[in-house]
Amino acid sequence: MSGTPREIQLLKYKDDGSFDLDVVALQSVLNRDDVKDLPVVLFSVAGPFRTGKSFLLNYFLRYLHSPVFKGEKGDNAKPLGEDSEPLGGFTWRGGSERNTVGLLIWSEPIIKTLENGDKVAVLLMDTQGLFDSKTTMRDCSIIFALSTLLSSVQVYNLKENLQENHLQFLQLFTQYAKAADNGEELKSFQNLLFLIRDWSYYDTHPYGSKGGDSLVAKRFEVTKDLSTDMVELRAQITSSFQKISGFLLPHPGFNVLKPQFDGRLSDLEENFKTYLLELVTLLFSPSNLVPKKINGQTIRAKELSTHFNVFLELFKSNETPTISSMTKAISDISLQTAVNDARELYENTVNSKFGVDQLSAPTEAIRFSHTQAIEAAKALYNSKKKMGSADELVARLDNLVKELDEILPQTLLMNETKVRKLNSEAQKIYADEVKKVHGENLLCLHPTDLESVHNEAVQKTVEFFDSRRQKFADFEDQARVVLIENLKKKLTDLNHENEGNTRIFISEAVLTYSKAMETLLSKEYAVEDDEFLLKHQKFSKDATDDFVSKRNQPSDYEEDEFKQTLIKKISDKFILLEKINKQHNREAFKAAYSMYEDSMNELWSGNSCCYSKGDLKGIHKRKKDIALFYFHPHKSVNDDFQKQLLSGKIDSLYKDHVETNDLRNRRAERNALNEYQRRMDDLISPKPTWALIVPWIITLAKRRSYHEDCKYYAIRYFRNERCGSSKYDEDSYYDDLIWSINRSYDTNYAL
Ligand SMILES: Nc1nc2c(ncn2[C@@H]2O[C@H](COP(=O)(O)OP(=O)(O)OP(=O)(O)O)[C@@H](O)[C@H]2O)c(=O)[nH]1
Ligand SMILES: [Mg+2]
Repeated sequence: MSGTPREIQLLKYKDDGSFDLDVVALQSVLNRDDVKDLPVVLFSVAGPFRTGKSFLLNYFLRYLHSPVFKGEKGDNAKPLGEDSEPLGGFTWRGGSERNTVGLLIWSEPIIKTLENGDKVAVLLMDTQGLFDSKTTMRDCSIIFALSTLLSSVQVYNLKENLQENHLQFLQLFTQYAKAADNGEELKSFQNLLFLIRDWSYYDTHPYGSKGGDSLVAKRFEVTKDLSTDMVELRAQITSSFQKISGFLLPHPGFNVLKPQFDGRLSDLEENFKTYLLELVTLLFSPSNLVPKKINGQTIRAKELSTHFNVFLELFKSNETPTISSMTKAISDISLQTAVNDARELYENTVNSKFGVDQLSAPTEAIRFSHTQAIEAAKALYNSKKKMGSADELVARLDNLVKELDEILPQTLLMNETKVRKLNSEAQKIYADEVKKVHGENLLCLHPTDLESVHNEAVQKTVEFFDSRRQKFADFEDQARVVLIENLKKKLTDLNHENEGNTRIFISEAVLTYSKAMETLLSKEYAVEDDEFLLKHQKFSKDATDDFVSKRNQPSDYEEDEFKQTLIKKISDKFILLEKINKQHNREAFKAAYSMYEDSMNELWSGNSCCYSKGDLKGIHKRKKDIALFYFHPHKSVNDDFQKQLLSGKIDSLYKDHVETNDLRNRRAERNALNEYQRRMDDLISPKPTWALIVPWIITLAKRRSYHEDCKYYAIRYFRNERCGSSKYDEDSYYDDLIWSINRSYDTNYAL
């Protein structure tokens, strides 16, 4: 119950004037968490209308909220409140017209710890006054009966005196009491206090409890002048209540009649205030805070509404409740209470272990706990004091067990939902653990590392599962077993994913390698085979290193099937590329050789062209260098076997050219010598003029100069045949020519 404390109407009135219990309103007071399980001490004030009941209850409230009641005695403790404070609480007013209607309960139970440490919930109930002109006797009786049946202390509020008719009004309930006592001599009702207001015969019976008790004793005294009915009435009343007492209050003073009277303490007579304090002190003394019992069972707050309802329905359905109907009602309540307690025990046990807020648990453990909780509930039910036939007791228990058995599937279903949620959270933990390793990159690991990652993720996931799961040593956790099995299977998926990604990286590495190698092939000159191999080794290592570095955990394992696959693919690629390169080399070789060959052949384009040996050698050297350069520009002959081959082959071709040149030089020599001899012959051959001896002699004398001239022409002829440089210093062919000419002169022309 929240909000400002206030009175709560417990009866819902219908248009025809009849009424029901407002269960919701009552439960709003009784089912408060800190109250529902406490024994109830209910003080109810009932009696004729306009007798100051509500007014008195408000002073009860003041006392119950005072430091005195709470045990905090101090100098300023004012057990009845402030002097000038208007009296609030239950609605009260002056005048002659009835005020309170129905049954009212104070919304805020007062929790009090008793001397033995037990806590009780103290409740105050106000009732509609009896005997007003508007209410039927039956309704008055029902209200009074409910008040008496449900209260721990029934204050029977009477004005001026305790009269016979007041006792007779109690007779009805004494009959109920008989019905409810179940033959076990339990007094059905608890304390009855006859409270006489405006008592004026204080000289006969003094004010307060002493006079009250003596008045009650006097009224209950069995004297000769009492009729049999009156004697029986007294016997019934005394046998129905566990304690009967009395209290006499003086008149509060005539201020209470004034219209402006607001209930303040200062307007009340001192005497009244004195006895009012005595009354509340006595009434709420620890010994009088008696928990409500029905049929020997202490009633807890949450159970009170059941009793309320059953009694109300009973009174409404019968003109006058019979003993058997009363017995039946009380037995029903006792059975219902036992069933409720047993059900509650089961629910509390099961909820505390498997409720919405609890962790999921193995199914077998739930089944076992359910069976145990049912046994405990049955034991509690059997231990409870109950009324009813043996068959009825068994039937109620059977029904309860059936009802509790129906809870099991719901508990299991709820548990399943929790398990599903837990499983999906666990799967996420596994996925997150794996994700931690590769982040936003593709998963790519050495299979050994992958297995470690998987095992670690499984371990973390199972730890997570265990931390959110109830453990029962006696039961195997099937859900845990299934989870672990499913997690283990994930390694296969992980392997597939890893393999797929690894193959992508392998392809990339092969591509990088191929691009690097193909760049070599695309160059304008061929790459020497060894060089090509060296490059292959370098690029192959780069590609392999790069591939390993792409792994989420680059680690070096001797056994590495993926690395081996990569190396194999690169090797295969290399074999192809090497073939191409070799082909390039062959072509380059051919081209270089042809380049030399063609350019050397051009030397002989003139018909008679010839060279000095030195020139030819120089030309050969230049052309050979060019050819060799174009073959493998970056390799020296010494470092390049193929270049050595090319060089050898060129040198061998050069020999042919040396031969050709030799032949040509020899021919040029011969022709030049012929030229010399032709000219000499022509000069020295006999002429007609030689008839004259002198000219002939002269001719003879001139032979040397002829020789020199003809030699000059012969040399000029030879030089004309020559290509290349015009140096003849170290020219064996030239030297040979000079020698041949000189020899020819000496042999043929000199005298
Ligand atoms: N004579 C007298 N009047 C009192 C006493 N206590 C209170 N009153 C006055 O009685 C009047 C009625 O008080 P309520 O508390 O409303 O009386 P009630 O019994 O609840 O009346 P209903 O609800 O109509 O049954 C008020 O004017 C009170 O001041 C008392 O002890 N003696
Ligand atoms: Mg009233």
